Amino acid sequence: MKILVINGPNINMLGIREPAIYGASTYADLVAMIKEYCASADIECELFQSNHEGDIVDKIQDAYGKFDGIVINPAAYTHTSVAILDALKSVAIPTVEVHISKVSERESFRQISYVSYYAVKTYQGLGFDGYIKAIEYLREHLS
Ligand code: CA2
Repeated sequence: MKILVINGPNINMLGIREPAIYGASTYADLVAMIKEYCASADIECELFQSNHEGDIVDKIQDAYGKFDGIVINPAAYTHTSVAILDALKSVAIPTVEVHISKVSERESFRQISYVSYYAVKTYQGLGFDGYIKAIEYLREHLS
C-alpha cells in the first residue's frame, strides 16, 4: 500500500506558537512519527506540506495512478477550498481527513469543511495520533 500524506498551510509552524491548541511537537516530529509508523507497518508513504493552495492541487493531481490512499490535513484551506475538494474528486483516490485540534468546538468559520464532502472518514481532536488512525483506517478500507 502506498499513501500520500498532505499537510496544508502553517502546519510547518507547529510547536512554535499556540501549543495549547496544537501541542508542543513540531512538523519534523510529525514527519518522523508517520515515517516510523509506516516503516513498522510495511506501508510506503510520502509526505508533502505546502502553504500554497495551487501546489496542493498539483500534488493531488500528480498522485493519480501512483497512490492507493491520501491522508490530508488541508489546515485553513479545509474551510475555503473548493479547488482542493475538486482535485480529490478528480483523482478519486480514497482520502481520510485529519485535524489535530477539535475543530467542531472552535470558531464558527472552522465549522465548514469542503474536503469532508469527499473524505471517507474524518479524525479531529486526536493530535498527531489522528494521522496514524487515518493510515490504519485506509489500510482496513483498502484491504
Ligand atoms: O486542527 C487542525 O489540524 C487544523 O487543520 C489546523 C489549521 C487550522 O487552520 C484548521 O482550522 C484546523 C492551522 C494549522 C497550524 O496553524 C498554526 C497556527 C499557529 C501556530 C502554529 C501553527
